Amino acid sequence: MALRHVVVGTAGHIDHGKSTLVQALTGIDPDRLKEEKERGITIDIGFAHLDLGDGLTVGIVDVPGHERFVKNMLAGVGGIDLVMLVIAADEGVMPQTREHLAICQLLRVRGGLVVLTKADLAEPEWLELVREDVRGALAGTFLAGAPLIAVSAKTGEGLDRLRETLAILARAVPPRSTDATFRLPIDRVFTIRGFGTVVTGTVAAGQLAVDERVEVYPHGLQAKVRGIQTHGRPVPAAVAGQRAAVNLQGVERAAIARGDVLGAPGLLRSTGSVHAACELLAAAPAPLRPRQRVRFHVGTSEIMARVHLLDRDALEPGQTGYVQLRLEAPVVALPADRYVIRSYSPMVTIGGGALLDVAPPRMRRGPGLLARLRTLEQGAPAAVLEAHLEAVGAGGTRTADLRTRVPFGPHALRALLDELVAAGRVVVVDREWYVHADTVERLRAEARAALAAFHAREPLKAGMSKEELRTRLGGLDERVFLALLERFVAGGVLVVDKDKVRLPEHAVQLTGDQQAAYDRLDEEFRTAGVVPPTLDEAFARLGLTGPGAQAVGQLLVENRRLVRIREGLYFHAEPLQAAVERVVAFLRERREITPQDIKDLLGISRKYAIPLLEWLDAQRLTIRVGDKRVLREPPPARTG
Ligand SMILES: Nc1nc2c(ncn2[C@@H]2O[C@H](COP(=O)(O)OP(=O)(O)OP(=O)(O)O)[C@@H](O)[C@H]2O)c(=O)[nH]1
Ligand SMILES: [Mg+2]
Repeated sequence: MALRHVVVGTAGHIDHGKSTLVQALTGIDPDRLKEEKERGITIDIGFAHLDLGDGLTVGIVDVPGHERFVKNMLAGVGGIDLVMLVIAADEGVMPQTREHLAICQLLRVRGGLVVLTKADLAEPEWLELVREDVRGALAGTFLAGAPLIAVSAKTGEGLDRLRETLAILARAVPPRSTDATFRLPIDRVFTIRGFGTVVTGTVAAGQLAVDERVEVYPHGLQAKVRGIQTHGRPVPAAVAGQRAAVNLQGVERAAIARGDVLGAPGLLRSTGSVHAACELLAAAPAPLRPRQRVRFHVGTSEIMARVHLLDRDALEPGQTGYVQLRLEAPVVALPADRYVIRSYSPMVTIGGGALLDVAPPRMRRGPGLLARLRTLEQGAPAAVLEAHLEAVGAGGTRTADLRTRVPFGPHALRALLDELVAAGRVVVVDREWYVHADTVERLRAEARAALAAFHAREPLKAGMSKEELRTRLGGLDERVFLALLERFVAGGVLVVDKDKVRLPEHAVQLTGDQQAAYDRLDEEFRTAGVVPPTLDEAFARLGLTGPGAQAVGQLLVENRRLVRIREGLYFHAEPLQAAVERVVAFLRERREITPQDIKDLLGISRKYAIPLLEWLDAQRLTIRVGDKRVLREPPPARTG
């Protein structure tokens, strides 16, 4: 039999008998605070567990009904699978009956049942009226048609039926996905003498085992799991859907609070802004207006936020729209997480919905943003992933980063990335680093346009330097740039020659005059041999002027007819080659050469000799020893 992990929460108006019912069902009093016992009301959430037989134990979260403690109620129902909506038979539907029901509806609690408590206080006819009243209140909600069971904690009437019904509902709760990153929104922190810090909560996703390392988000605190308990018993691991108490080693109790999230280290993201779909309850007292300050509840946290409407100027009660929530403190959440908003004053629940984006890109309000939000809300997983890859643009993104912003687990992410790469929708630029194909296409067009402009401006230059092209493309990350360059070259889009990039169709085209100047300059340097003029001297002697002359000179350098020996000093390649051969022969013979030797050998002055020797060093042909040079490679051993 598959193990089921189910958490049931209570809900309902103050004094309707929620805690009494939990105690009658489980024998555990969920009210643990002294003040709760004294005042006879629940203030904060309490916990119990119920053995339903056949290995099925459900966790129970009991919530307060008082309107001032809805905030605590919200921390409790965030992780529940089923709700027991408790309505006192003698009072019927009351304000927090409706508010709690609305909250469960906004949070998309899967299902549940309605318990009419204090049945011993109601006449059968009255009970019938209450039943009808309740059916009316549930119409159109997720509890319409749910079982409705009258019980009395006092007489025990109806409790067996309630247990049976709970067992049926609990067994029908589908198991949670195992493909998810571990996280547990913390609802309680305390210390136990001799053990230290303990946090509790419902495991929202993934699993956690003893001895594993965890992070307390959003503070970035690292800790080790010393022990785990579920339903009061030590266990080696806890999985999604279970209530768990986790004993942490390495963090102080004071450093953690309700609302923090226990998670796998480094695999969650905290954010100060989210994009979301927002439903304003039909019962909300007023429209939601731009920049309205609200209380934002997600997981077990409550944070103040400002609402920015993305698709209209006011959200009317009963309407659903897209919003940005700018948070006054960071939260840790994932898209598809459900949230609730309450108005600042009066403190009433006004709406909620699903998070769509926990790392929203800077985008203006407009059709582009709306299309993106629609995709995030309704699109297939691959489309959602593409939307994120598109939004990050040319910098691309890594798998680990994507993992913190998609509404599916790491295995699904891996499979989708592979699929998109195979389909050519996404380009791999490095290990686990991706750029969207549309972005690559845009960069390809930009690179080609930049090069076309460059060639038109500099027809005598072979190409643009790689570094300049990288700058032209918005200062692309170096690794992304090189990966894309390689891709473009392989695709015949660009040609790379040494550190120059050009369009494949570009060739240096000389006019008749330019060709003549080129040839004369070439000849001038060739005949000058190892005592070449400067470029300017050569231009002057040949009567060449202006930028055209410079470009022709540059072309001789690019074509390797002229070799730059040092700043402003160029040798023609042919006499240079002959000189190098003579120097090497000299060195083979004599093993070393001094500046004076090279002056005598080539018949040149110090002005040429020193730069030439330094150039030979730079070419790694020779190596300097004192004021002499020797060959870098030892000469072949002489025999005989
Ligand atoms: N006669 C009768 N009284 C009940 C029954 N269940 C609860 N009560 C009484 O109703 C009062 C309120 O019960 P609680 O269980 O504290 O109500 P609650 O819904 O937990 O209240 P909050 O947590 O403060 O919202 C207590 O005095 C209970 O003894 C019942 O089935 N029959
Ligand atoms: Mg109570």
